[in-house]
Amino acid sequence: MHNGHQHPLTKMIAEINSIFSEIGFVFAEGPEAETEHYNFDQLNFPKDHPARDMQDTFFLRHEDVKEPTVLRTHTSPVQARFMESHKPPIRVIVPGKVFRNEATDATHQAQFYQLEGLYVDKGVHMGHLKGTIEYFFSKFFKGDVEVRFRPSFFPFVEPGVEIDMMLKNSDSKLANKWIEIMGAGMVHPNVLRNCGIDADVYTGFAFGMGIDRLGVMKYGVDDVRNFYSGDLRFVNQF
Ligand code: 2NM
Repeated sequence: MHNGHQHPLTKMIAEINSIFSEIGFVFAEGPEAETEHYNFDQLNFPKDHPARDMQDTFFLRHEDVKEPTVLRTHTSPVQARFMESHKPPIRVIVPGKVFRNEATDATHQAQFYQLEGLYVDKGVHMGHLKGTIEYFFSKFFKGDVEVRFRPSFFPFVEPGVEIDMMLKNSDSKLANKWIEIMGAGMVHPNVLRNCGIDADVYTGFAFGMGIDRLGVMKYGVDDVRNFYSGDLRFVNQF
Protein backbone atom coordinates (compact mmCIF):
# COMPACT_ATOMS: atom_id res chain seq x y z
CA MET A 1 0.00 0.00 0.00
CA HIS A 2 1.22 3.52 -0.81
CA ASN A 3 1.78 5.54 2.38
CA GLY A 4 0.85 9.20 2.57
CA HIS A 5 3.34 11.82 3.75
CA GLN A 6 3.54 15.40 4.89
CA HIS A 7 3.49 18.30 2.44
CA PRO A 8 6.99 19.82 2.02
CA LEU A 9 5.88 23.11 3.67
CA THR A 10 4.54 21.16 6.69
CA LYS A 11 7.82 19.24 6.88
CA MET A 12 9.88 22.44 6.78
CA ILE A 13 7.78 24.09 9.50
CA ALA A 14 8.23 21.04 11.74
CA GLU A 15 12.00 21.09 11.13
CA ILE A 16 12.24 24.87 11.75
CA ASN A 17 10.29 24.44 14.97
CA SER A 18 12.61 21.68 16.15
CA ILE A 19 15.79 23.67 15.33
CA PHE A 20 14.59 26.79 17.18
CA SER A 21 13.19 24.85 20.15
CA GLU A 22 16.74 23.60 20.87
CA ILE A 23 17.77 27.18 21.68
CA GLY A 24 14.72 28.05 23.76
CA PHE A 25 12.25 29.48 21.24
CA VAL A 26 8.56 28.58 21.56
CA PHE A 27 6.07 28.35 18.70
CA ALA A 28 3.10 30.73 18.41
CA GLU A 29 0.32 31.30 15.90
CA GLY A 30 -2.57 33.71 15.43
CA PRO A 31 -5.41 34.80 13.14
CA GLU A 32 -4.94 35.22 9.35
CA ALA A 33 -7.57 38.00 9.28
CA GLU A 34 -6.19 40.81 11.45
CA THR A 35 -7.20 44.29 12.50
CA GLU A 36 -5.26 47.14 10.92
CA HIS A 37 -4.33 47.95 14.50
CA TYR A 38 -2.29 44.73 15.01
CA ASN A 39 -1.10 44.41 11.40
CA PHE A 40 0.14 48.03 11.05
CA ASP A 41 -0.50 50.64 13.79
CA GLN A 42 1.03 48.78 16.71
CA LEU A 43 4.07 47.89 14.57
CA ASN A 44 5.03 51.53 13.89
CA PHE A 45 3.79 51.62 10.25
CA PRO A 46 2.78 55.25 9.61
CA LYS A 47 -0.83 55.82 8.42
CA ASP A 48 0.46 56.76 4.95
CA HIS A 49 2.99 53.89 4.63
CA PRO A 50 2.90 52.39 1.08
CA ALA A 51 2.59 48.81 2.45
CA ARG A 52 -0.93 49.73 3.55
CA ASP A 53 -1.89 50.57 -0.03
CA MET A 54 -4.73 48.71 -1.79
CA GLN A 55 -2.09 47.44 -4.22
CA ASP A 56 -0.26 45.58 -1.46
CA THR A 57 -2.89 44.72 1.13
CA PHE A 58 -6.16 42.79 0.90
CA PHE A 59 -8.77 44.73 2.87
CA LEU A 60 -11.81 42.94 4.27
CA ARG A 61 -15.02 44.94 4.07
CA HIS A 62 -18.20 43.42 5.47
CA GLU A 63 -21.06 44.70 7.59
CA ASP A 64 -20.09 42.22 10.35
CA VAL A 65 -16.49 43.50 10.46
CA LYS A 66 -16.52 46.28 13.05
CA GLU A 67 -12.85 47.27 13.03
CA PRO A 68 -10.81 47.91 9.85
CA THR A 69 -9.56 44.41 8.98
CA VAL A 70 -7.02 43.01 6.52
CA LEU A 71 -5.56 39.65 5.51
CA ARG A 72 -2.31 39.80 7.46
CA THR A 73 0.62 40.92 5.31
CA HIS A 74 3.18 39.42 7.73
CA THR A 75 3.02 37.29 10.89
CA SER A 76 4.28 40.20 13.04
CA PRO A 77 0.81 40.87 14.55
CA VAL A 78 1.25 37.51 16.31
CA GLN A 79 4.48 38.79 17.90
CA ALA A 80 2.67 42.01 18.90
CA ARG A 81 -0.05 39.97 20.61
CA PHE A 82 2.60 37.73 22.21
CA MET A 83 4.48 40.74 23.66
CA GLU A 84 1.21 42.06 25.13
CA SER A 85 0.48 38.78 26.88
CA HIS A 86 3.99 37.69 28.01
CA LYS A 87 6.74 39.27 30.06
CA PRO A 88 10.38 39.17 28.83
CA PRO A 89 12.45 37.10 28.36
CA ILE A 90 10.51 36.38 25.15
CA ARG A 91 11.81 33.93 22.54
CA VAL A 92 9.18 33.06 19.96
CA ILE A 93 8.99 31.90 16.34
CA VAL A 94 5.89 32.40 14.23
CA PRO A 95 5.54 30.47 10.98
CA GLY A 96 2.29 31.17 9.14
CA LYS A 97 0.41 32.09 6.01
CA VAL A 98 0.51 35.72 4.86
CA PHE A 99 -1.15 37.61 1.99
CA ARG A 100 0.01 40.31 -0.43
CA ASN A 101 -1.96 41.74 -3.32
CA GLU A 102 0.65 40.90 -5.99
CA ALA A 103 0.80 39.41 -9.47
CA THR A 104 1.87 35.76 -9.46
CA ASP A 105 5.00 34.40 -11.17
CA ALA A 106 7.69 31.78 -10.48
CA THR A 107 9.01 33.75 -7.48
CA HIS A 108 5.88 35.59 -6.23
CA GLN A 109 2.48 34.57 -4.93
CA ALA A 110 -0.47 36.39 -3.39
CA GLN A 111 -0.31 33.98 -0.45
CA PHE A 112 2.82 32.39 0.95
CA TYR A 113 4.35 31.23 4.22
CA GLN A 114 6.54 33.41 6.35
CA LEU A 115 8.76 32.62 9.31
CA GLU A 116 9.26 35.40 11.79
CA GLY A 117 11.09 35.33 15.10
CA LEU A 118 11.49 37.59 18.11
CA TYR A 119 13.85 37.69 21.09
CA VAL A 120 13.30 40.33 23.82
CA ASP A 121 15.31 40.54 27.03
CA LYS A 122 17.76 42.80 28.86
CA GLY A 123 20.95 43.30 26.81
CA VAL A 124 19.85 41.68 23.53
CA HIS A 125 21.97 43.00 20.64
CA MET A 126 22.80 42.44 16.94
CA GLY A 127 25.47 39.86 17.88
CA HIS A 128 22.71 37.62 19.26
CA LEU A 129 20.80 38.07 16.00
CA LYS A 130 23.86 37.06 13.95
CA GLY A 131 24.59 33.99 16.09
CA THR A 132 20.95 32.85 16.03
CA ILE A 133 20.65 33.18 12.25
CA GLU A 134 23.99 31.42 11.60
CA TYR A 135 22.93 28.61 13.92
CA PHE A 136 19.55 28.25 12.21
CA PHE A 137 20.85 28.19 8.62
CA SER A 138 23.73 25.84 9.41
CA LYS A 139 21.21 23.30 10.79
CA PHE A 140 18.57 23.91 8.11
CA PHE A 141 20.96 23.76 5.12
CA LYS A 142 23.37 21.29 6.79
CA GLY A 143 26.72 22.99 6.35
CA ASP A 144 28.86 25.78 7.72
CA VAL A 145 27.16 29.13 7.27
CA GLU A 146 28.48 32.68 7.23
CA VAL A 147 26.03 35.59 7.24
CA ARG A 148 26.52 39.28 6.50
CA PHE A 149 24.32 42.28 7.27
CA ARG A 150 23.55 45.17 4.92
CA PRO A 151 21.77 48.30 6.18
CA SER A 152 18.08 48.40 5.29
CA PHE A 153 14.79 49.80 6.51
CA PHE A 154 11.63 48.27 7.98
CA PRO A 155 9.22 50.42 10.02
CA PHE A 156 9.19 48.05 13.02
CA VAL A 157 12.97 47.93 13.53
CA GLU A 158 15.87 50.36 14.01
CA PRO A 159 18.45 49.64 12.79
CA GLY A 160 17.13 47.35 10.06
CA VAL A 161 19.24 44.92 8.02
CA GLU A 162 19.02 42.76 4.93
CA ILE A 163 20.82 39.45 5.55
CA ASP A 164 22.85 37.44 3.04
CA MET A 165 24.17 33.94 3.73
CA MET A 166 26.96 31.82 2.31
CA LEU A 167 26.93 28.05 2.71
CA LYS A 168 30.36 26.39 3.01
CA ASN A 169 31.63 22.81 3.20
CA SER A 170 28.55 21.57 1.39
CA ASP A 171 28.09 20.03 -2.06
CA SER A 172 24.75 21.83 -2.45
CA LYS A 173 24.28 24.05 -5.53
CA LEU A 174 23.87 26.94 -3.08
CA ALA A 175 27.40 26.57 -1.71
CA ASN A 176 30.12 29.23 -1.85
CA LYS A 177 28.07 32.22 -3.00
CA TRP A 178 26.28 35.05 -1.21
CA ILE A 179 22.50 34.68 -1.27
CA GLU A 180 20.01 37.34 -0.18
CA ILE A 181 17.78 35.52 2.24
CA MET A 182 15.91 37.63 4.82
CA GLY A 183 15.29 40.87 6.69
CA ALA A 184 15.76 41.66 10.37
CA GLY A 185 16.71 44.30 12.90
CA MET A 186 16.45 45.58 16.46
CA VAL A 187 12.80 46.00 17.46
CA HIS A 188 11.87 49.71 17.34
CA PRO A 189 11.35 51.16 20.86
CA ASN A 190 7.91 52.42 19.70
CA VAL A 191 6.89 48.80 19.00
CA LEU A 192 8.08 47.61 22.43
CA ARG A 193 6.23 50.49 24.12
CA ASN A 194 3.05 49.93 22.07
CA CYS A 195 3.08 46.32 23.30
CA GLY A 196 3.54 47.25 26.97
CA ILE A 197 7.30 46.54 27.27
CA ASP A 198 9.64 49.08 28.92
CA ALA A 199 11.96 50.15 26.09
CA ASP A 200 14.39 51.73 28.59
CA VAL A 201 15.02 48.31 30.16
CA TYR A 202 14.56 45.81 27.32
CA THR A 203 15.82 45.44 23.75
CA GLY A 204 14.96 42.83 21.15
CA PHE A 205 15.78 41.52 17.73
CA ALA A 206 13.22 40.36 15.16
CA PHE A 207 13.56 38.71 11.77
CA GLY A 208 11.42 37.54 8.87
CA MET A 209 11.88 35.27 5.85
CA GLY A 210 9.82 33.39 3.26
CA ILE A 211 9.42 29.66 3.94
CA ASP A 212 8.52 28.94 0.30
CA ARG A 213 11.80 30.56 -0.67
CA LEU A 214 13.69 28.42 1.83
CA GLY A 215 12.04 25.42 0.13
CA VAL A 216 13.06 26.63 -3.33
CA MET A 217 16.66 26.76 -2.09
CA LYS A 218 16.70 23.61 0.05
CA TYR A 219 15.04 21.34 -2.52
CA GLY A 220 15.97 23.08 -5.80
CA VAL A 221 12.34 23.81 -6.72
CA ASP A 222 12.15 26.11 -9.78
CA ASP A 223 8.69 27.64 -9.23
CA VAL A 224 7.10 28.54 -5.86
CA ARG A 225 3.64 27.91 -7.32
CA ASN A 226 4.44 24.16 -7.25
CA PHE A 227 3.97 24.18 -3.47
CA TYR A 228 0.28 25.08 -3.90
CA SER A 229 -0.55 23.25 -7.15
CA GLY A 230 -1.83 20.06 -5.47
CA ASP A 231 0.07 18.19 -8.21
CA LEU A 232 0.97 14.74 -6.84
CA ARG A 233 3.91 14.43 -9.26
CA PHE A 234 5.40 17.33 -7.29
CA VAL A 235 4.52 16.49 -3.68
CA ASN A 236 5.36 12.80 -4.04
CA GLN A 237 9.02 13.74 -4.58
CA PHE A 238 9.32 14.67 -0.91
C1 2NM B 1 11.14 41.35 8.97
C2 2NM B 1 12.18 42.25 8.94
C3 2NM B 1 12.45 43.01 10.08
C4 2NM B 1 9.80 41.79 12.43
C5 2NM B 1 9.54 42.73 13.42
C6 2NM B 1 8.68 42.13 14.30
C7 2NM B 1 8.07 42.68 15.55
F1 2NM B 1 6.77 42.40 15.58
F2 2NM B 1 8.59 42.11 16.59
F3 2NM B 1 8.25 43.97 15.60
N1 2NM B 1 8.46 40.91 13.85
N2 2NM B 1 9.15 40.69 12.71
C8 2NM B 1 10.65 41.93 11.23
C9 2NM B 1 11.69 42.83 11.23
C10 2NM B 1 10.36 41.19 10.10
O1 2NM B 1 10.78 40.58 7.90
C11 2NM B 1 11.43 40.76 6.67
